[in-house]
Amino acid sequence: MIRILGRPEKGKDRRIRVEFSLKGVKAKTVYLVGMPGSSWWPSGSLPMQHDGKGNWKITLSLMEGEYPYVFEVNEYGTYKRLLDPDNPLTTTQVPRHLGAPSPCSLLIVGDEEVLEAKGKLNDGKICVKAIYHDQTIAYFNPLSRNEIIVKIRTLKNDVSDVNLVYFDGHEYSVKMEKIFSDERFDYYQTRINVSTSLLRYLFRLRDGSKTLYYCEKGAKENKPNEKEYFVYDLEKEEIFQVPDWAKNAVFYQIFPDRFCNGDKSNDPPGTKKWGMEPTSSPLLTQYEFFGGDLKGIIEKLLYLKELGVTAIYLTPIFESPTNHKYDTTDYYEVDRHFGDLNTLKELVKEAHESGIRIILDGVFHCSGDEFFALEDIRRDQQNSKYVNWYIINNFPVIGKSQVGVNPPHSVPTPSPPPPYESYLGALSMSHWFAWCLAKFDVMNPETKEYLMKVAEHWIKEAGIDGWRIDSPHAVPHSFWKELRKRIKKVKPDAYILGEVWVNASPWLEGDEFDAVMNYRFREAVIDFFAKNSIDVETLDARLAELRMQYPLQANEAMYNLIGSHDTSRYLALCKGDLDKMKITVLFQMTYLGAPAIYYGDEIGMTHAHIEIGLENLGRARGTMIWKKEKHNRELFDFYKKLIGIRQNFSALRTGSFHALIKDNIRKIYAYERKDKENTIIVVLNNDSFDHEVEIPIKDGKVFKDLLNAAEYSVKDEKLRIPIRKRWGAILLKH
Ligand SMILES: [Ca+2]
Ligand SMILES: [Ca+2]
Repeated sequence: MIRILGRPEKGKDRRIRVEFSLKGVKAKTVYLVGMPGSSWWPSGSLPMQHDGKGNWKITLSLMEGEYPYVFEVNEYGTYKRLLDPDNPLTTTQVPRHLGAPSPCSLLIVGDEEVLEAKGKLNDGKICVKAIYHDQTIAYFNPLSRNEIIVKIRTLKNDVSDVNLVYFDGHEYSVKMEKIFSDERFDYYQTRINVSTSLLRYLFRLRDGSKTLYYCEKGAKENKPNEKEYFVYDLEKEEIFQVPDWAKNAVFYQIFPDRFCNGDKSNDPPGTKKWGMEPTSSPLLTQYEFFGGDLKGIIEKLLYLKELGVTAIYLTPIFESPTNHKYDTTDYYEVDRHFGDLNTLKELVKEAHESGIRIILDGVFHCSGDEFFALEDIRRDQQNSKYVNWYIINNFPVIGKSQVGVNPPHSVPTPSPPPPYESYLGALSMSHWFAWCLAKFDVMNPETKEYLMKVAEHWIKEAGIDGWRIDSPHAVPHSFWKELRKRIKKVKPDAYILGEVWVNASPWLEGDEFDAVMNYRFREAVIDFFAKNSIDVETLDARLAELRMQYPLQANEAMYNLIGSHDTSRYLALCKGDLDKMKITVLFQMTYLGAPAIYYGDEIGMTHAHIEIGLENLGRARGTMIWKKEKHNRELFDFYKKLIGIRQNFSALRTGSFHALIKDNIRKIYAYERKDKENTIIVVLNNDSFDHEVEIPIKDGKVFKDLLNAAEYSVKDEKLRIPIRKRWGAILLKH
């Protein structure tokens, strides 16, 4: 059942409260799936609370909109996805995310008047119910004690202008800029500097002859008195701070078994010959080894330094039976095939000496089935002192070999489900690997403390610079909030990067992650550059939506990837077309957010199968090519050059972003990156024809293309530049 509890009239967060409930269901766990702050698969971030009598409940804060959802019910080992029995509304229009069932229950939040209203400009009417502002980070984001980004939402095409009016000694009024529109609303933003700590402000909205003042008490026809303004105490409230180094970083992702074998003596038995293609067999994919290790990474730090990399993200390195090591056996031991504590310390030390930071992969939502706590439960069953570390569906807790799962030698298909909740969730419980990913009950105090200590330990012990958090959707948000505090206490500039594939704003409110792996950026980039399936305006809108949804601090430190160990390689998606790859890199290296390179992409590594699924991920995890004659040097030099340009100009890293040209016909996209030091205009021609591009210039006489040092003069307030197909220019204002 859903109950709309309404919008609070006071407080920081004024989103609409909605209570979800499910009655008379005897189950071990029930998760709400599909809503913001969760994912379709795997579930766990929105656990429903129960009263012990089969009644389950959770309350969320939501904006107006349509939300498909289901209840994921674990009836002690039998998993069901239930539509809401009390909600007659369903939809088959389900997002294409992995695991989304169809149909789903549908929740519509918001006043009909708002949901159906159509705005009209200059008609002297303003839809008051559509106006929204609160003091959560989405609408009021202090960057420091005296610099703030303020946003407000109105009905789409309804208001001719919006001003922010605020007191700072005396009253100021600044025009707000429309930064994004979705199908219903327009979003306005401004950035102000203030010297006061207690900020009073309101919004003045105009349309035709109509003027409205929007303040703490709602919308007023006449200018309210000061007491009715919004008030914000900049001294008192927390400020979302993200490490500067991450904003200025170029990341490089390494899958250690496949990067470089620096120590043959630690190779696992049966290590395959470097250069052989990884198998795509679902049985063997995770149990074949190529011998890569930490020593190998140390040996190649010079290579990474030459490329211009300033941070490395390593997929898991702790003791585990698989090559990917997401099924941890021991969180306190570096896997013996990768090295030991000393090798890790040496890697971090040498990397730091080369100006390179190291972040590790934190798999805090589940352990492998050889983890000590699960072994203890298998031995002592209900009497084990670790019995609350997992979500046990039924006793006795047996091991996978007892049901014939003996990888890499034998696995029954389908396999019986494990006696505990697994990371793979309801959808894949018949997959034998469900046994190997035992979901922690992270809210059990001892389990939680254990995992928090792991996160602290490697920062203290080996000096790592942060954590990439695996599958945050499997764990309640409160866990991440506490983890952030613990990590930042040990190392204030540690970077916390979440693996979130969907809209990540619930994790980026300033109290969980610094940034996320920007898969939505990757999807937009693939559609535009690799597949040519969207036009320039759509690309720009998708990027603007991301910038609007996330706080600036996170946007600046966003991990902007075009490929990872969980995806197809980008060059494969381009079907080997190097020009497509290069224009993408040109964009990635000049856009807002930290560019991330998946190992080998820079030398043209690819694979034959274009679309990679869960069962053949091995193909995108090929061994790194080290024979220079097999490198695509043109691509490597291009990467190196672009990284160099990015590192030379802070405007390309942390400068503002402003789109200048969105030409759908000629496929030209131009944007300005600007800070106190420099103004840079980037022009991209994504067409298969050469074009002469005309850029309107208000300020500036001469521009130099940083790609080839060509200079262009402004004539009649215009810059005319020939740009060949699938190429671009990075124009620095002199
Ligand atoms: Ca209007
Ligand atoms: Ca080795």
